[in-house]
Amino acid sequence: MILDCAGKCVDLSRPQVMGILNVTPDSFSDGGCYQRTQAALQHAHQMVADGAAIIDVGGESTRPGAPAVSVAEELDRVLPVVEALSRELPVPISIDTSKAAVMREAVKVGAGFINDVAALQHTGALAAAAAGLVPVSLMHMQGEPRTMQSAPHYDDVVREVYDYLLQRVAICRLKGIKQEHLIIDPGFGFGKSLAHNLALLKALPKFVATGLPVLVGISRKSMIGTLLNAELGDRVIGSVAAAVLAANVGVKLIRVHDVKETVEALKIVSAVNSYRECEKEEL
Ligand code: YH5
Repeated sequence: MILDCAGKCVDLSRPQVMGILNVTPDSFSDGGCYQRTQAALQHAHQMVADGAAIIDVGGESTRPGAPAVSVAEELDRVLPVVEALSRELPVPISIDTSKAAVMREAVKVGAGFINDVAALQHTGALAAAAAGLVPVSLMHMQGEPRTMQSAPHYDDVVREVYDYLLQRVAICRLKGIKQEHLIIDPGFGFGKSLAHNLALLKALPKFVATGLPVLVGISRKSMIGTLLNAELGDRVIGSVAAAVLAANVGVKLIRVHDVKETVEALKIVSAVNSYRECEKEEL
């Protein structure tokens, strides 16, 4: 299967990497706006050279305690980057936002994918995504970014996340978004304890069985940090291991910081999974 992102394609017959590009001021604290933009562009080019199939540009931090960002501020941060990368890169640019206005403007300047951690629940987002005519990923979150990790609770985390995502898919379909444009994401770390995250990781085949492409973001998250007792910089191998587990059960898009390492690991997964007996003469 091929995902058509405003004319640029992603081959979903094998697992692909979505490279994370943060354009929040804290990501490049030194330098002004111009330097920040230049550094972001360079980082994106490197991720594509390393094998990223899509670049996810985000200007709003979803970390607990991060300040809210106005529409104007978010547009100032992301639009120059989305516009330049859409022009310069052969891969689609994803806009990581929950704001309808940011979705609209980003698609206007070339974004080919919408990544919304709020699954289009914010005002105007369903209409903006439908009008955008680009693929959209719908992510599950319990609560709001500021408070979601304080005391997450579920009776049955897998069932609740699954039901929520299929409900959002149904609403998107009613609003005119094509089935071929919908991607689901269980939302690792968004209102989830370590046990919740592990239950969801183990249940990924259930999400894959919907037939919709599944996206996951586990890279460097606190579930890896907790399991390894490791700080951010020491979570690469744990993150790659989680990516391999997900890809091996059919997850098609893996959102990561460490593109080169993940791409290499996923090449092994897809070589094994696409190997057929009749090809053995070629070895
Ligand atoms: C996701 O899962 N996540 S932003 C905390 C970390 C490390 C990384 C404590 N956007 C997702 O990446 N979009 C984010 O260390 C996302 N799926 C989708 N679709 C959070 C993040 C992070 C948070």
